[in-house]
Amino acid sequence: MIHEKYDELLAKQKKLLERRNEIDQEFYNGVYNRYKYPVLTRHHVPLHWRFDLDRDTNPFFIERLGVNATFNPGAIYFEGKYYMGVRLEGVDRKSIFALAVSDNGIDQFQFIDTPLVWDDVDKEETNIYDMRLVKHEDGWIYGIYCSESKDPSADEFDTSSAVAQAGLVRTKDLKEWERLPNVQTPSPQQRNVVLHPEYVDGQYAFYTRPQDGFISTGSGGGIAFGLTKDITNPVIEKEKIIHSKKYHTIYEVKNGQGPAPIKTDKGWIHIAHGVRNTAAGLRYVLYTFATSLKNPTEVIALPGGHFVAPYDDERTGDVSNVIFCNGAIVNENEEVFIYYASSDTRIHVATTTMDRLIDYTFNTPEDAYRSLENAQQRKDLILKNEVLLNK
Ligand code: M1P
Repeated sequence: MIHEKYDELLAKQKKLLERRNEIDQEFYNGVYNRYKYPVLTRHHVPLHWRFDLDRDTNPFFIERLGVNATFNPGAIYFEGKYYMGVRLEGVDRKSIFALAVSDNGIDQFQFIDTPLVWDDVDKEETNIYDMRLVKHEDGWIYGIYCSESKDPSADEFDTSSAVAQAGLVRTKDLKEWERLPNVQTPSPQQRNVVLHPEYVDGQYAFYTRPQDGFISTGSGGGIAFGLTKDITNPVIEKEKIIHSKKYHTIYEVKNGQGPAPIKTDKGWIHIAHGVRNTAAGLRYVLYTFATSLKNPTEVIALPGGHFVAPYDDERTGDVSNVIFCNGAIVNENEEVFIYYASSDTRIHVATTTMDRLIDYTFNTPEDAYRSLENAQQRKDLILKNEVLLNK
């Protein structure tokens, strides 16, 4: 028999799942809208994914498999609906993937089916997270995620050191998933590996993020690009850095590709994250840049500063001061939905249009990289505006 507490909690959750979202009218920057409510939190996770509903085996209706957070979702527009491939972190610290779907992309997301599983090809793989969902022109939808295992070379007393690799799966229907081998690169560690949606020189192209250590990228210089002929045995022999980390910028310590880049008439628009250090720890923000349609390794636009940064309540969470994005959707009306997580805790959406995203990316001044030159940049803007204001 189902426990009587179930109906009470279900009624409460139903209100949350049916709640409509609204644009946050307090926020304006002309580029994108923020929304009043996160689009997905741990409170959205179905009760029957967390509780044993059976009164006989769970007389106190104890949450048996609690969920700590829902964050860093991949996203895909599939059969007219907005899907997120959510990183669902249990109270046991393991991240798993689960699909949530909405009709309009801004509210009423609901988890569907069951968490995703596929062939367990790597027994050392301990944790999986941050999946990018990419519809490739070969007809498959790929999921590229971080596959983490304990560092086999770590000393016996060291129970923290880990190795990050790029796991790879693919599907046609978001139901059946085929596990492919990990993407191999010359780098000892990899995170934030993303598939480019089109062939480049007849090959599969990946954005990678070479790194020496698990947290620190060390000599791995930034977002890189590499090619492989065979997606069923993906070996990238050469990684070329296309956008480096750089002193005194928002990506001073490290950076990483977000979702697959968005194709526009003017170039590929990338949403990436940049990390810098502060007295309070690492600060993660998003930035955009564009690469050439003819040569996707050539950066052709780079707005200065951050595109999205932690804002109000977004600043706090399990890992505070973090905004991370690995999912974005463009629908048939050229509306853009940017799914981002705040502080490794919950998921939000920011919406814009292709026109605005292009204008922002191509017409925002680049960081001049020195305070006096940045002051001059701002002074020029003020003087230009004063002419208009004094007319
Ligand atoms: O905690 C912030 C983020 O840290 C990592 O990002 P990066 O790969 O750039 O170091 C990831 O673990 C990411 O999941 C997390 O949100």
